[in-house]
Amino acid sequence: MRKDKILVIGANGQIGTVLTQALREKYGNDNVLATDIRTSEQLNEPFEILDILDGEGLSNIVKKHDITQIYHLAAILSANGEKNPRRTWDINMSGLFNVLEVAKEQSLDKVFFPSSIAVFGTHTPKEKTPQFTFLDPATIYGISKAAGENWCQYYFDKYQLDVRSIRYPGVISYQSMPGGGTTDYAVDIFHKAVQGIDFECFLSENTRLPMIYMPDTIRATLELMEAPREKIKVRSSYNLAAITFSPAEIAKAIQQHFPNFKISYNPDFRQAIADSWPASIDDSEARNDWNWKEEYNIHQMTQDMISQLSKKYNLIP
Ligand code: NAD
Ligand code: AKB
Repeated sequence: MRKDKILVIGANGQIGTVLTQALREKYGNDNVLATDIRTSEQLNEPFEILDILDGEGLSNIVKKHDITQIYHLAAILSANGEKNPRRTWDINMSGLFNVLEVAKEQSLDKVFFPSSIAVFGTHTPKEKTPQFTFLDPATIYGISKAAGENWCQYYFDKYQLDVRSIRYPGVISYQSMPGGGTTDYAVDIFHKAVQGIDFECFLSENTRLPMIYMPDTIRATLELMEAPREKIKVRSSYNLAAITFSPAEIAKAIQQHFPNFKISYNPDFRQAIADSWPASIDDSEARNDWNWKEEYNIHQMTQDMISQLSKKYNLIP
């Protein structure tokens, strides 16, 4: 067996920052190469600049570092994606294609591709959205993720490439800030609350969306990637569920710690995106195939977010 050498693409983002650290703890610092289109103060060496649209640059990096696995995180998310659909399509699609091609050409062991609840649309069942259902995404981001899932399935069927994927819900973290999505409010609200600032939400009060806390996100990703190959039955992308809440519900959970915290609502263009997404997810396949189970409920997550951010801002919770 060859030694695991991991390449993280888009390592500088909300998930990449934390996932790279977790991978380094697991596989050894020097065996995890972080790359991104922009430099980072948060990530240590080894780090290289890589634009995922540069297929040749990617191929050279894979060769030079004897890479055996790629975690391909680089993408433009739902809200930012709507500002320049053509560029979003290029980065999200050509980027994935470059990764799949290099993985096939250089016989890599495994690839991770994060998909999203954004693959679902207005005709998908809103509650307990099943694994296999109608996909009619309303954003260019969702369209690119749905197409990406099909490409992953194709490379597995056609070339036996061991590509694995999760449809992440909205990710909530204290370590890093989100990069332009529709679920970003659920991180921002905590930063405002611990600093004693009122919060204006860009979604309406009863918009329930599937969410997940960062430690569960990282654990799910590592558990999926480490599961025996034969256990992975879904080769497009796995549904994954953890928590579901609305802005009003998360504000209420925060008010248990900060009774004076105030939220107001001023929905913008992101409301229509949120309205096209599920409220809750049926992730039976992930639970059955590789034993997925979340650890954090809304109250445990709220408690931890407040305590971690209070330390960050040097405040007593
Ligand atoms: P993010 O926006 O925080 O980070 C993306 C990173 O990709 C950034 O550091 C950015 O600089 C980099 N990038 C952009 N264009 C690039 C290019 N051309 N070449 C190389 N790097 C480039 O995103 P994230 O929240 O960390 O998400 C990571 C992945 O997980 C994405 O594919 C996203 O679609 C998926 N996902 C995230 C969430 C979430 O809530 N965070 C939910 C569902 C799916
Ligand atoms: C977004 O809001 O775009 C992301 C996602 C759920 O994919 N957080």
